[in-house]
Amino acid sequence: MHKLGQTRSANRRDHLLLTPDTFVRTLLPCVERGAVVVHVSPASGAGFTQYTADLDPGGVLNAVSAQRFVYVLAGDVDVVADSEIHKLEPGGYAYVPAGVDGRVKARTAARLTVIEKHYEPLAGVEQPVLFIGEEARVESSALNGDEDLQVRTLLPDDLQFDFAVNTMSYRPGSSLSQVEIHVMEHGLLMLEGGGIYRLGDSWYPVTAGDFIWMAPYCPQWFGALGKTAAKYLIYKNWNRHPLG
Ligand code: UGY
Ligand code: MN
Repeated sequence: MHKLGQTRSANRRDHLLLTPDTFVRTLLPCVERGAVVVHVSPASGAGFTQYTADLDPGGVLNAVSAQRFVYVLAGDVDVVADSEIHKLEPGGYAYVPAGVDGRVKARTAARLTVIEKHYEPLAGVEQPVLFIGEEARVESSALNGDEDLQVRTLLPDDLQFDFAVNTMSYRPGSSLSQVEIHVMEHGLLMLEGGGIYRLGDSWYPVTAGDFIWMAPYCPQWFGALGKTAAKYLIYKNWNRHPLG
């Protein structure tokens, strides 16, 4: 039954909440044998793109001119770059620098979250090189000493990188200790569980599968609800002066 035009999705000046009922699949020239849902892009006011790519077995995500971060949500893929093959399973991820011909080939049907950003060079600092990781092997740390809120920093903490991607895991009932308002923007994919997200002056129920974009200075706060942990993957621009 249709929902008479109702949805939890919202499009506001400083944030987007996009729930799966409003996702529309499209094709991109860099995708062979697959389809994507583009969640954010410069067209929505973001300084990056983030999309979900569904690849058929044998499907390929070809390189683009921008640097790219790929995190495997489901299925098995090969990252082929610098004439080496890196096998990734769910929770595996790859950072492919701008200008590197890094392709992602699906060995099975696969779902990826893909983040792309034009690299902002920094004088005297070299561009990062290809980086492959596995979330489960990254040590977590308590955010501001709160053991119930664990952060995993997926990319090296290094000035070379102009963005960061972290996972944040909340025990049921835990929350951010403050309303954050900051210059960085965020792309956020809910991976597990759910709760209440404050975005701007609105409070939204959110659950696994939802996508959120927060513009710079968007007031933000999250509290985990329910009996299972809540977890999200979060992007932010990082390590660069606001004047460029
Ligand atoms: O890294 C962050 O700014 C993070 N704490 N923000 C958030 O979870 N909304
Ligand atoms: Mn934040």
